[in-house]
Amino acid sequence: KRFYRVDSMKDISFFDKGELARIQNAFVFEISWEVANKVGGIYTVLRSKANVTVDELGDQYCLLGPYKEHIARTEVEFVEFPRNSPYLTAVNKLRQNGFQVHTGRWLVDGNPQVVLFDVGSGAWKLHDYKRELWNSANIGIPWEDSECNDSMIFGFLVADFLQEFYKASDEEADQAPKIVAHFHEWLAGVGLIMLRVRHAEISTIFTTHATLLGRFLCAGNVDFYNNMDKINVDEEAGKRQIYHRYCMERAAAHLCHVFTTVSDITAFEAQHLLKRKPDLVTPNGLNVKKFAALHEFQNLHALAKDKINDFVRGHFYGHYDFDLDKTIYLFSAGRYEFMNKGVDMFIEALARLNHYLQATDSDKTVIAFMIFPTRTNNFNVDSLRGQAITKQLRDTIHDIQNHIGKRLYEVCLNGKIPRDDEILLAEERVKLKRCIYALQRTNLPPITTHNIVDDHIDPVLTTLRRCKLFNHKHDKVKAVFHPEFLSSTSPLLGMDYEEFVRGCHLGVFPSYYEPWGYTPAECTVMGIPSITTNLSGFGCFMQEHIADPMSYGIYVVDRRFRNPEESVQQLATFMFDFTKLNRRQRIIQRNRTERLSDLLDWRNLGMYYHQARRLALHRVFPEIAADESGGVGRFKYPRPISEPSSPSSSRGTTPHPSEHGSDADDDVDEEAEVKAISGQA
Ligand code: G6P
Ligand code: 1S3
Repeated sequence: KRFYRVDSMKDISFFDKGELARIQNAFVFEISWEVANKVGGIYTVLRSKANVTVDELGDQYCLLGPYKEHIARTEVEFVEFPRNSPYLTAVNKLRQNGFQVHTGRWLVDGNPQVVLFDVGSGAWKLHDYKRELWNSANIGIPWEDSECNDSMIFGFLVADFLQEFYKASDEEADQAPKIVAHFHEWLAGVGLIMLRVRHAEISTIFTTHATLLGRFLCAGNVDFYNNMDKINVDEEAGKRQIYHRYCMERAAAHLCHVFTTVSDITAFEAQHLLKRKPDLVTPNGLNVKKFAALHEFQNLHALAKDKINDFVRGHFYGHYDFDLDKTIYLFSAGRYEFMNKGVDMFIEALARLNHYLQATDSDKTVIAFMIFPTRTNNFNVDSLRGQAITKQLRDTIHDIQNHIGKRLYEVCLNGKIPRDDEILLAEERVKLKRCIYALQRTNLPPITTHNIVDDHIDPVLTTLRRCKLFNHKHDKVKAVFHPEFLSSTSPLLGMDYEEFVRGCHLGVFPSYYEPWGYTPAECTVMGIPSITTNLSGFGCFMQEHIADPMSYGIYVVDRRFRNPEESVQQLATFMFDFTKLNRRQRIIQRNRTERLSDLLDWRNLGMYYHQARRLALHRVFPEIAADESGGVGRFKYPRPISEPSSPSSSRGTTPHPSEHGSDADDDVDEEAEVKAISGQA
């Protein structure tokens, strides 16, 4: 019954699922607005981490979230907790008090237990809750902020549930329960505040995945990182009418036993804006699934790229005068925060890239996809028309091909060689001509696939227009803005996000405000190189653990110590250099990128969460030692063997471009690897 010391995730695997926690009567709850409710990045954190957490804690682990009927129906399998379990006792207590609580298992890897609270069913207590929050913490919530009202009801229901759970598990076991309640982001913060002001004997952790003020200030015209220490937080929050939200966030950050955030850069931000230095940094991982054979992910790239090729043929019909074998697919995607996600810089750099490619008479074409959801009135007619026309041509050719085959067979059976007019009949020629004429167009291929509601002020569209990226024939850089999340059922680009990423060549994420940045991390585990910045948690993490990130296909734009013009130039140069790689070099680079996936695997990074829990327990129960193993330590990814030891320029570390595919810098292993993977080396 003592607390075993666990120094790595491997040590944990010596025990059966949850065995260790059962012996200790320990329970872990994670609380977030995004449990089984896809809003943004926190959903990915919880979902991808579930597997390793359940491996460690089994049914001693449970997630608490809001009940959103339309989403929960597909995300959760509803079941009741077993009789006599403290979970059921606590749930029943809340139900008896008039609240609706749903329980079950989240349908994701690991199948964790979930308790979902119907916030609407607590609306009748809103005024009591407001009074209690004001009396105990002096935080007043304005009545018109419905999001805050909801988060407050959720917080009170969570706090009541955890207190009931504590009572139930205390009665049933022969030792006091050790409960850790881990809250994510300010929307879940009220639960933590209430547990602390009510003096519950529960260890609390608060993780912030961004700060409210940071996000707001960066979206405006503020030199954020150079003025962080000078910001008057109360005044700025007041000016933006988020003072009450800021108070909720700051109170949670100060009241928790352990405060964590997702990266060093956000830790720095939190220290200045929330006025507490995080105790720990808990970087975000992914649920990495390795293929048995290395070349598998390369094959997937080729298959997915074929689908993107099909879309491109349709979208650029009538202007399709470029070689798809020499076309590079770049993309950027995420929450539509134009400046925070660096879309402004991406488009600006694309304009420069267009110029570089034209000036050097490059044979490469670049197609830049931008996937940022915004309000639309469905697909635009021209985009749909393009796909329909190319489909018609494909189907017609397919029919004619069948007929030609049969005719050839018949003629040859008669011992003759068919005449030209027996191969392609006159009426088939006509059919083909009709299809070809349909491919003519008088307008340019559209820069967006949808009718955007605020077309005239939409930041992506207005910037593309300002930079004159109109998809002219002479443009070597073409742009496609897809203002909706991707879906495999779309009639335009029928692929889901993961498949699309696999089919692209390079992800470009030049964010200004990015506490972590899942988008480049997802590229990495799929073996797709990406561009990130030293203002993103992910970019800094990679720079810390890898001797030369660029040689592994992680390009880090300096947005911290350079002015915007210099950063744009650097980004444009990265993209231009990338276009100079030949296929063989791209294959080598993808292999190197994929090797980094261990670094981002929750099986390693989950250790930081484990450490945070131990520290939180230690702060409530000093007899439990904190885990001081230092987390996963520093991964040391050296420069690949094939790299020159001291690059003469910043570009020296990408595989050297070569027209003929021979690359003196690549070592023998990589040479063999490429040959095995692709016959086209
Ligand atoms: C993968 C496939 C190869 C294909 C290559 C295309 O490596 O295994 O068969 O030729 O992708 O790479 P690219 O960078 O030109 O899309
Ligand atoms: C936040 O979501 P976002 O895209 O608004 O949390 C994510 C998960 O920690 C993080 O990856 C991202 O950088 C943050 O910005």
